[in-house]
Amino acid sequence: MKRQVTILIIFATLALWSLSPVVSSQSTAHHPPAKLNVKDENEVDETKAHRDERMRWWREARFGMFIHWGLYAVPAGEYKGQRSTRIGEWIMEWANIPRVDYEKFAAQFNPVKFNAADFVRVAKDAGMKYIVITSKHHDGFAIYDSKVSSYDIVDFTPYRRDPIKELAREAKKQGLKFCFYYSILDWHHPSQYVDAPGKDPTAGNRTTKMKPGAKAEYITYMKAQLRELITNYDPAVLWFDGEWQDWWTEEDGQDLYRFVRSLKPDIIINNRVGKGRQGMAGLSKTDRKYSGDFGTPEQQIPANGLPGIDWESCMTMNTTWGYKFYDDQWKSPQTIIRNLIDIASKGGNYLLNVGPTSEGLIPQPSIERLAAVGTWMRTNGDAIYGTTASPFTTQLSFGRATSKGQRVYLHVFDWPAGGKLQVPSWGKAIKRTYLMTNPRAALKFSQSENGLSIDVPAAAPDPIATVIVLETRG
Ligand code: FHN
Repeated sequence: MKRQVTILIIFATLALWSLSPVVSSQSTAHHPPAKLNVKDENEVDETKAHRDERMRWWREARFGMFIHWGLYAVPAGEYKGQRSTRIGEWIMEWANIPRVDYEKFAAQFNPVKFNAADFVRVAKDAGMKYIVITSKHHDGFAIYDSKVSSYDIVDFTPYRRDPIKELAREAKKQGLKFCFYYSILDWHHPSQYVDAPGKDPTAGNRTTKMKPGAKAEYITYMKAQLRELITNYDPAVLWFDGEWQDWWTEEDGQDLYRFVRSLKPDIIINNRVGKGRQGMAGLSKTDRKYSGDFGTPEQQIPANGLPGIDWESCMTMNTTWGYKFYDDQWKSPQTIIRNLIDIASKGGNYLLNVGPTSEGLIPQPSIERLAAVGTWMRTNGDAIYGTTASPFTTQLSFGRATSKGQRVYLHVFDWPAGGKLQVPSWGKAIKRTYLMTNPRAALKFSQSENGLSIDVPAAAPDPIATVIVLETRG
């Protein structure tokens, strides 16, 4: 009798295991969960309507904060007196720091001045709608409370607190989407080593080698971390990076994409999960369909709009992602605001970076620039949020354009000297035009098949970018 009961229990468990997608990724390989049928390379059953619904908030958001924060904020760009023009979060690579020595930075990582509410407020006041923070960068250190690895902020530093729990909670409280960056490249994981002239095998390096037979174990490790990140913090986006390793394949990317979506079906995943990205241009190659929901240009803005393609340009505010105390090559507020407008006018999102210090503070120059963006967005945000790319077929000489419903927003960078703004035709007639800052005061205009001529004030209301609204007819 006892034996029959045991056999029955085993069968029941097996049946349950094959049905539930969250048990382990392997199950999805053999028994795709009911919701996710094989449909295309991403092997996720999704209609266009479902995808549009999943991407809606992200497409409307247009502007987010990237946060590169980790142990590299301790040396802050200097190691044994050596400095570099290279990016700060790569110090383990350019200073050739072996793992055991790099780990020593953890003892000095104690961000007692960190305040989650301040971080989120700085982003929110700048007009940002989502936050993407580095849960684990190439150095392999987890800045969240990981149960999968002891190389994390709770077990390996004197801080012993989980700032990510606080940040996720605060983001929710202040109405911003909370998202994670996660590096596939891991300079700390024993499965990988460096084989390059003059480099310590355990230091950082652009490429690592995978020890024979260690890849499956590393993928299991990554999936365990991704499961705890998704289960414990409920991120809206997974922003992968470090995928350029030759031991990482597009098939691995598809499997990881499917695994992450099986844990949270409406999550959004960038194209650095697989091998689609074309270097820093960031958009996916077109020789086949690659895994990922959006392209990721880095430190650059595509020359033209990319109809039908979701993309997001990520950029530093100075020349480094991770904090470097001597990097003062800050972009001006004008450059940052005009980048945001340029990107939105081409149908993209702008992910603008901050690199907090090891004390847990966002550098003051970053705060000042974000405040300036916020001032502009409080007046002109409607000309950015929920807009689509410029309807004009050519680049406007005086600035950029975005559109939403019956409105076209002209973002004027170069104010016309003669008090008349000449706008080329785009096939639509307008019924009214006015300054974003003064909707009641209609501007005089004349229009013909050659375009529009608008009478504007002698001086630009906003020298960085003045928004003029065009209300189109039908
Ligand atoms: O190597 C990283 C770099 O440190 C930084 O995280 C950027 C941000 O997009 N991505 C990689 C370089 O492409």
